Amino acid sequence: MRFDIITIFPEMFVNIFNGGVVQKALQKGLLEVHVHNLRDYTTDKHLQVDDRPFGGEEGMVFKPEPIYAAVEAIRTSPKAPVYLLSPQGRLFDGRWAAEMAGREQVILVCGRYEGVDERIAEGLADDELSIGDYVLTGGELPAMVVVDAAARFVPGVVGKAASVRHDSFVDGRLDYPHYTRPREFRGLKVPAVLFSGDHKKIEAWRRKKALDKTASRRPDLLAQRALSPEERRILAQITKERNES
Ligand code: 4H6
Repeated sequence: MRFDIITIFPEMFVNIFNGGVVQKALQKGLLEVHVHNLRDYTTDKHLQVDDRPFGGEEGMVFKPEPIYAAVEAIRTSPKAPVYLLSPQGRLFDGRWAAEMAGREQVILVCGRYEGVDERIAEGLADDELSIGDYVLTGGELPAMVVVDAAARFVPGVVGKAASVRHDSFVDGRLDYPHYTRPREFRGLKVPAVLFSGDHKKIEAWRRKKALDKTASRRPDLLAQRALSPEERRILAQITKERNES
């Protein structure tokens, strides 16, 4: 799959994927990331990408013409979706990342200044995407987040174990806790069940811990889906244990 990113600051993307599994994926050709300078798609002598907003407010907004020209020049796959990264977007999540990983090409448009002419959202972008409820100075960091999250779903990019485990975020659960040596560190002990050798018991412990953490930190994730009979039983057990102690 390939990402094409449109930005006025292409230099921000120079070293971001150095090291780690995304670099490996780029080297293996599993993934391509092409960064394009929006100014290359202007036609005036000042290479102007922005202009003053109608209606008399402060600041500047991105003009539509260079962005339309860039997308039309860059698109290699006729059905490639275009996403505008913006605080007004639909909230990005693991499911959306996985969906992107199945595409041939995804085009990301990074806005800056006070924003982007609304006709990008009206006539060019398939959707507006937000990585969270905060305002940033530009869409570049969100674009990097989207590429990284989607890359993990491209077959061969991360190991099977990790991808299967974190896929669980897609079905609305946080990860279980991990431990390594030493068995005791500054008085903090590794739970004994993890060296019991009883894989059934270890699996049950992990499911319980994951569910407990999800219920206390992210009840919204559980509220979005149906609980299995086993999950109901575990949650009831956790409540009982809490009331006893
Ligand atoms: C489009 C429109 C994404 C892009 C406006 C982008 C947060 C996210 C931006 C703006 C972003 C996110 C420019 C408006 C700066 C505020 C770039 N911020 N802004 N949550 N900013 O994914 O001023």
